[in-house]
Amino acid sequence: PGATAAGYPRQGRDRELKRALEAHWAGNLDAVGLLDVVAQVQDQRFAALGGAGLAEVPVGDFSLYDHVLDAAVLLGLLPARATREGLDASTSEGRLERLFTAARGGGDTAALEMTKWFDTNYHHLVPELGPGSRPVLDPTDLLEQLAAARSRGLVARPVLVGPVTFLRLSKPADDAPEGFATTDLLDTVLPVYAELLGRLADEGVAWVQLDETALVTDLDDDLADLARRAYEHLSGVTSRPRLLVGGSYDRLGDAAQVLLDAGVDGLAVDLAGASRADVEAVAGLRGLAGKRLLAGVVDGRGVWRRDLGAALDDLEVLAASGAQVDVAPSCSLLHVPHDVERETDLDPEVRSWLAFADQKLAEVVTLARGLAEGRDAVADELRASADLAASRAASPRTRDAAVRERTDAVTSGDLARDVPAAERRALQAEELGLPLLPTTTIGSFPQTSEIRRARAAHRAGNLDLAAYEAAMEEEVRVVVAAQEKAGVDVLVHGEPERDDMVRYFADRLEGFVTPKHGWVQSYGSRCVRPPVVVGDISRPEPMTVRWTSFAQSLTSAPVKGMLTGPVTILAWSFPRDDEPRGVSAMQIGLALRDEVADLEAAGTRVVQVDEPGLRELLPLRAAGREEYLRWAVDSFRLSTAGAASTTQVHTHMCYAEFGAVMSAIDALDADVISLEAARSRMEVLDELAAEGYDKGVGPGVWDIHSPRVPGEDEVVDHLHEALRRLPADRLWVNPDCGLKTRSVDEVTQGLAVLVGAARRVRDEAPAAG
Ligand code: THG
Ligand code: ZN
Repeated sequence: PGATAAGYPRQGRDRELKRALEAHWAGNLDAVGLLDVVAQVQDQRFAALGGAGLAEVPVGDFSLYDHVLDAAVLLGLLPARATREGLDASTSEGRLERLFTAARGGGDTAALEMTKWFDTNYHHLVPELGPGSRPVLDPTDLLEQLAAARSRGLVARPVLVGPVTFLRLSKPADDAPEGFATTDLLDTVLPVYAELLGRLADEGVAWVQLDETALVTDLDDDLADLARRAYEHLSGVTSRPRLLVGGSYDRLGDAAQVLLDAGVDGLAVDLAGASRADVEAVAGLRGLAGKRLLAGVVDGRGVWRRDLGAALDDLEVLAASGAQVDVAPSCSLLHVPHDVERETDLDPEVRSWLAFADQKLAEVVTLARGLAEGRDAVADELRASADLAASRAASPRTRDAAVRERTDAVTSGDLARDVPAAERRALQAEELGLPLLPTTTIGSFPQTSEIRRARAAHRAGNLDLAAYEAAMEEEVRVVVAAQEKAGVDVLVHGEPERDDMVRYFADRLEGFVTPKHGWVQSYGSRCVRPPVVVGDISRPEPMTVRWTSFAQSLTSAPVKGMLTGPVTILAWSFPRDDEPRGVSAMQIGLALRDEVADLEAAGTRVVQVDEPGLRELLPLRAAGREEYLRWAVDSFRLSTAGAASTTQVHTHMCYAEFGAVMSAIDALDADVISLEAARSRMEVLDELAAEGYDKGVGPGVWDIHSPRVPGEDEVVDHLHEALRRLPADRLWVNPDCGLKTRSVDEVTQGLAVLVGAARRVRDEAPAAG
């Protein structure tokens, strides 16, 4: 048995790639300079992978932007618009320009759409296909990575997006005929995959891994049929490396047997958090004996050290099946930071419980050795691992009796407002005295360079807390004045004091730590530093009240208190692995409930609790969804239901396709929801109406993801469209997301347009309402 991995972080230990990409896009680094940094980052990665002692390292997992985009390049399936006039894709400059045009757009060329990669926080680009799509193999980049690995004496295994997953993640091009499905192209792309296998065999590659994560869902007949056809075809290729097929982020389930029956040479399975029954189900697959099994027994997307003894128990069960077992993280390590040893600001005890990418590589190497040579060969490592697990389980950091007592005492009464939504609407109308079609914004205002400079100076110790807070108060003054001048009805303070909102709350809650160097790629060059839930969560003191009440002191208009909801805080953090997420969600719910009470006591009459993460955590398989939606809704209600009937509770989501979470959105029982609709028209209002939704709605009428400010007529049209679906006393007027990334000028203009349009439609309201 050996150790390997399916992928490693891509941005470099100090985000060197991110910086080089952004410099290149800004015109400050030419293609040669960029490729120089790429070579350095590759060096760094191979040094880490090889140095850890892996028997085989991945190639093809590294990417300048996104690995699904890379698969489209490999298959020659970029949309024609990415290839601008005069662009020469036979030079490295031309290839880079083509790649970045597809990824980011440019001139009149629209970028490919981006969407979430399964249930992770990574986002991939969506290839566009039509019946006329003609794939042509272009293995240039893959062969370069392969050569780079081999020049370092490493055995390399290409890890690529498999054909079924590639087609399932693609979408029909705009000009594709009605009824076209991207999976119609399976027979068209299979020969190209076959050709690729031939090329890799010529290169002397022994194993190729095709990732078919699309199979990690409830397997219907169509999907099973696609998998069978694909892998019968590819196993039948005469000149090819051996074929390892895998799926990550959950159990492969029935798909595993389909793949084995189709004749693949090995399986890569995600066994993170697997029960003994899950492990036995894999060991019991028909025809597994003699095949290679990449056992993903180390969680590749969590940050906790593995209990190595327990992992060895699982590995021994798997080995008893007669499979050739290798050990790996459960998925690419792209979802975790590089190295926890850098986190010298963390409490050493907490640090000792954590494993980032480099620590996970060490774990799989130890496990492979333990499996090959017996437990005695790794006795020291097993003892250290058991000691850590025991110290963590017994630590007061993980359990807080007072928090447990409070969550245990929560009753269904705590989850319900005092009176129903329709009655609250009347009470709040009286309390707030708002006009019809009230205007508001989602919360954040532009993060100007002055704000960023002040924060950086404060962090570096060059600006004391009082001076920093004074600078932020000055920003709040400017933001309040701008909203008053524009005539906005419900104001916000603009959130200058928050950079990443989830980190802001995690920094102020007991039970979280926030690693300083813990960068993880979100999309392209963009990264986040997710907080880590270490133990039971509580709120030592108010987190936001000082900013909201300062803003309120400047104006007689209502100022919204701005909070991030429990599901989103968890969705954008690394969860603990010793309790279900629902437990942490309810604990955050209680902390936010106290914050809402403190805001009310300070005179706040409108509170917004954002849940853009609600849909993200929805389980990939239907079986887990009901339970998830129960705690998601309960924790939101725990946060908000303590509010007085006269306090108006808002929520916000950054998307319009609610699908499976639609009924949960109604069940949140927020008084007002703002959501994206400017780009997706107003169909979302029909969906809400179909659900029987009877509360306030602010369908975004200004698409803030684009630098273009809409004209007043356009916004009036949107509002008319909304009023055909919604009575006037339930319609709000707002942008579709926060204004953080817009310029001050765009915001000034946009607010004037919103208020102008709302006033015009208000004057016609008797007819409309
Ligand atoms: N916070 C956290 N996780 C998230 C989001 C968030 N996950 C989902 C979603 N939002 C991802 N969207 C983005 C948007 C912008 C950026 C990253 C993810 C971004 N990052 C800066 C960069 O890479 O330069 C760094 C930001 C920072 O300093 O923290 O622009 O909002 N936790
Ligand atoms: Zn949003």
